[in-house]
Amino acid sequence: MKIDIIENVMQYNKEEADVNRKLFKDKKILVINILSAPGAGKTTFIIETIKRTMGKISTGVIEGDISSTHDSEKIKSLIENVVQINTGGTCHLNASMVAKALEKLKLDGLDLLFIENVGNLICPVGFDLGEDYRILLSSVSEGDDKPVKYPKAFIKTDLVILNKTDLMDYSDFNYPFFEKTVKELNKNSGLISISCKTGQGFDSWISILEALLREKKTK
Ligand SMILES: Nc1nc2c(ncn2[C@@H]2O[C@H](COP(=O)(O)OP(=O)(O)OP(=O)(O)O)[C@@H](O)[C@H]2O)c(=O)[nH]1
Ligand SMILES: [Mg+2]
Repeated sequence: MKIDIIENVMQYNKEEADVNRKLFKDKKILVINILSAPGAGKTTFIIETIKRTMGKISTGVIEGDISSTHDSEKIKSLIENVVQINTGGTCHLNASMVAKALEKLKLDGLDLLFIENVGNLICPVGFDLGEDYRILLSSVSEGDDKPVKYPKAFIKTDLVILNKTDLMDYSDFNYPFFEKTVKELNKNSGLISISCKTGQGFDSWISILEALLREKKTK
């Protein structure tokens, strides 16, 4: 009986995600769901991306947090089109939360939508939101063993971005070990390194983003 209930929840989420996906396809909006542990740098990454693409890419953000409008206020200092979801304790976003947030977003003319998921490497992994791509942000300060300890997050992603490389010299982070375990878990995922603090790696990231946007517009 317990299994039936879980299956029903996941089936319902899948149906809602498909509705979101169709809307994104019709409007030709590239949607990226960003997952990470708390504090890996999701909000900073979104802000640094917007700063580098303003005037060229029209971006909206759905900001997922347990509570507060702290992150959405930071992003609103740059762009208007930001909607905060407070889950009130739930450790992940689901497709119907996103559907509700979409009612408040201006979708016409939007090129790119970032969904910042709740900081957590476990719960968000199983919930399809209707996104085109998932980014898993990991950071040097979390340590090099995150792929080993939270494999599903790394298996179910399209791109792993290692953030906070400016801290590499102050830590025992073993990059070859990190890279090896990421590749073993998911051969299809890309892997790039960035620092939101110094800007290192952002040229590569923006090139990837521009290619994804071009692909979405021609689909
Ligand atoms: N040194 C360094 N600090 C960074 C970098 N990126 C982000 N930070 C800092 O890391 C802290 C957390 O960053 P956030 O962007 O709030 O992280 P988050 O993943 O959005 O956090 P939650 O929303 O709480 O899960 C902040 O103090 C950032 O200034 C980086 O590349 N290098
Ligand atoms: Mg954040």
